[in-house]
Amino acid sequence: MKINLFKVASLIVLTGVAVTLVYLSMPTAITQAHDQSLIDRTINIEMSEFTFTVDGETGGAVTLKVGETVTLNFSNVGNTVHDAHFGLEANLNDRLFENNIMAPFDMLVLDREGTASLTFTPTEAGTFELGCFQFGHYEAGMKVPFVIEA
Ligand SMILES: [Cu+2]
Repeated sequence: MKINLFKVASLIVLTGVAVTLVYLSMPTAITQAHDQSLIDRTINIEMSEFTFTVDGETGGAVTLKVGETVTLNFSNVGNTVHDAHFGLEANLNDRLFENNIMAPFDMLVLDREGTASLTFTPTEAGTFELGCFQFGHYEAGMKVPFVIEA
């Protein structure tokens, strides 16, 4: 099962609706460059050793709906580098998910105290994972459910 989140992006560009579905930037740049009213929901995700804290809930699931435009605000509040991969079938040798649901977007890597935001619109339902593939982190439990509801 592959989910291509860029199908909708292409469609929207063609029809001229001013929304950027996938981008990475600092939160201040988002405010300057994009229309915040187009974003349905914002979820804050903190990275630390060795977990994701989703809107204040340590180890909580990220739950999205097909068709909603959501911004995930990541911040690394830990003491080492963390990353965010989205998908299924962890490959601990190559340090990635075999099934990357954000492809061709690869991953987000944040240094200590780093922040970044990812805005997108899921196009297909499914139950996946958000995981960190810095060495030993996924194995230590740095993963949470990433659920897209129909
Ligand atoms: Cu990590």
